[in-house]
Amino acid sequence: MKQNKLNWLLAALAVFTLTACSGEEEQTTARPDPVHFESGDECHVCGMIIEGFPGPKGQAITEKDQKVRKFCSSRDMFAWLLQPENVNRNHTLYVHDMAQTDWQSPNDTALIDARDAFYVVGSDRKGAMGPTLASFSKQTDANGFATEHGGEVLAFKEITMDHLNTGMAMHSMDGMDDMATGNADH
Ligand code: CU1
Ligand code: ZN
Repeated sequence: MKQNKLNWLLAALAVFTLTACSGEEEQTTARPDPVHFESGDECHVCGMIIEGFPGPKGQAITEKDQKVRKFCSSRDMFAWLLQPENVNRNHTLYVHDMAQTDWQSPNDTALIDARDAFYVVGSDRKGAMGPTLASFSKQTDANGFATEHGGEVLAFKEITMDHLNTGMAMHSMDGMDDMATGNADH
């Protein structure tokens, strides 16, 4: 009798949890899944081949036509996203969670919703374009990374063009800065 009651409670809890989850998903209305980075994919901003570079990459999927844009770095994803004509659109965005994958060659199983991620700006770790934004799904992971590698932890919404440019000015050693800010087509 006591066991039955417990089972019922567990079942009820499971139903409740499921309901809570699907409720949450309804708000974000069926976001498209991330796609894999394939060899030969080019960065939408700087045009370079994405494969083989270290650090978190980004991708943006347009709501209307499901067009996928890929970025060599989280930095270039923000450089595109923060353009006035893109900033208010409801793109689905993915970046790598660097707590789940290797910095030198991020694995696509670690792609996470970029809008929910935390970013370390101004760390000593370099991405494909040099200074980049180290992305994490958990704030505690971002804090740990910042303790080890320096930089400031920011939420998605707190990131501005200034953060991208400050990072580049602070360590502009690789001569690719101009490429990064040069406009690709939208
Ligand atoms: Cu690049
Ligand atoms: Zn790029």
